[in-house]
Amino acid sequence: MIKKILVANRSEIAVRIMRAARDLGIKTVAIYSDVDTHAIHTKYADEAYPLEGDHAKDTYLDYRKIIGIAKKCNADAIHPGYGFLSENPNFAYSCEKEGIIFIGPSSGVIELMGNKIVARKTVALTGAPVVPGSTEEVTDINLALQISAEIGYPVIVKAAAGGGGIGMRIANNDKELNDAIEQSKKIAGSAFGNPSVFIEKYVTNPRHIEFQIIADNFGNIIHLGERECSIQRRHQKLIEEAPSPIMTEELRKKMGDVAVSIAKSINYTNAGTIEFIYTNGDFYFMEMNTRVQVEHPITEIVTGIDIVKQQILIASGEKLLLKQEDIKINGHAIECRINAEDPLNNFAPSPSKLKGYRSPGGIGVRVDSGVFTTYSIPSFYDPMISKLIVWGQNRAESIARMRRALYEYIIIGPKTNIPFHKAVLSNEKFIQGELSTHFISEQQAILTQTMNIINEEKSLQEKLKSIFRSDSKTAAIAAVVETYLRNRQ
Ligand code: MV4
Repeated sequence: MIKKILVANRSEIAVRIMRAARDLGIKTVAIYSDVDTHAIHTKYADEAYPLEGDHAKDTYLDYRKIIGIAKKCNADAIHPGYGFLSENPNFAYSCEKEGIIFIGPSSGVIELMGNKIVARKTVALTGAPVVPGSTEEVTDINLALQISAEIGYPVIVKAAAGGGGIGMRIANNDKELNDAIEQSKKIAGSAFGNPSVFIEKYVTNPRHIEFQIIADNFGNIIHLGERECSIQRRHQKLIEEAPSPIMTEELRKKMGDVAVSIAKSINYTNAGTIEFIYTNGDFYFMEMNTRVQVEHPITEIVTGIDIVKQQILIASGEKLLLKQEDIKINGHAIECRINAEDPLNNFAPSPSKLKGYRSPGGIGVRVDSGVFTTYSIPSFYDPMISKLIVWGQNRAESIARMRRALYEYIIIGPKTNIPFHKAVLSNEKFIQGELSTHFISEQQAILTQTMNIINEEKSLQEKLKSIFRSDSKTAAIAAVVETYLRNRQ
C-alpha cells in the first residue's frame, strides 16, 4: 500500500486528493509556488515544499523539480490531479523510471490517447462508433476535399494534439475548408508544437455526455455511469449533471458497454473518462481523458463511490472490489463551477481578496474549495473558487437545492458567476433538460437575467455583508438605521 503521496497540484483538487489520502491513513505532501505560500493545500498537507517561482512552467509544470522533491521526502506516489502535468506522458514515464507510482494510467496509454488521430483510429478498430471523418492526418488539401465530399459539409478541422477546442475550425464548403485547414495547422503548431490536423463531420447541436470508468491492474473494468456536460462557455464547462436528462437504462448500458470495451482494448488502468458527442439518439466517441476530472464529484454523489480513493487503491495494486452490477445510480447531482469572474464583463477573471466568505450547507450540499476568508485568489492560475455540488432524489429536487445553495453562498470581494448560475437554473429550457453545447450562446436571455438578478440582489448583498462587520461597526450601523426609521415616523 502507498504510504506517502505527493500531490502535484494546487487549490481544491489538491485538497480533494489529500482528503482521500487521509481517509486511507496515507501521508500527504504539498508543493507550492511563491504566490501559493498561504494557500490551503499547503496547510492541509502533512508536509509542504516550495517550488520557487510563480509561473506554471517554473512550478507546477516543472516535473524534474517535483520528482526531486518526491524523492527527497520519500513519497512513494504522485497524484497529478487535473490540468498541469496530469496528461503529460513524459511526466508519467519519468515517474515510472524513477520508481515512483504515478496515480493514473501508464505513460503509454496517456500518449496514445493524447494524440486524437491515434485515439480515433484505435477506438474505431474496437468497433465503437466514431464521427465520420479522416482516419489519418490530413496534409493534402485534395484528400481533405475528397473526404469532405464523402461525409458532407459542414465539417470540423481539429488538431491531433488538441483538446479543449483549441485550433478547431468549422468549414461549410470547399472554399472555407482550405482556410480552416491552414488556420487549424497554424494554431496547432504554435499551441502544441504539432501542426497535425484531421477532419470530422460537424455535428451541429450535440450534447456532451461522458462516461466515468475505473480499471484495476488485473483487467477488471467498470463504468460509473455518465455525466452531462453540455452547459459550457468557450469550451469551459460551467454546469455538469449526473445522470444526463436524456439517459435511459437501455442507452446507459449501450454507451457504458462501449466505454468499457474502449478502455479494455487499450489495457487502460486507473480512472478515466470517455467523452461522447450525442445527437438524436446517436452517439460517437470524441476523446478520452486520462485523468481525474473537475466534475468527478457528481458521479461520486450518485454512485456513493470515492473515485480518488479508488485511484489510490488501484495504483497501490489492489484489485477492484466493485462489480458492474454493484453500481446503482441514486438520484441526481448537479455541479456549478463557482468562478471569480465578471459575467457582465465577458466573464473576465476577477481575482481578488475574499473579504467575506461563507459556503452553503445543509442536506444534499457539498462544496469542494481551496479558499477561506481573507484568502487572495491569485491571478496566475484559473480563477475557480469552488465547486458547488448538490444531490436530490430527482432532477427537480436537485435543481431546487442548487438554487437554495446559490442563495446561501456569500462571497464578498471578487465578482463571481453565482448570479449567472442562478439565471441558468431558472431558465425554462434548462429546467426542461433541453441542453446542447450551444445552450449558453443561444440563450442570450440568460445574460439579461443575470443582470436583473445582480440588480435585484443588491440589498440582499448588503445584508449579507453585515455579518462580516465587526460588532462595533454593526452596532453603529444599526443605531443609524434605527434613528432614520424613528425620524421617518
Ligand atoms: C465536435 C463538435 C461537433 N462535431 N466535433 C469541442 C471541444 C472538443 N472536446 C470537441 N468539441 C466539439 N467537437 C464534431 N465532430 C462540437 C464540439 C463543440 C463545439 C464546437 C464549436 C463551438 C463550440 C463547441 C462547444 C462544445 C463542443
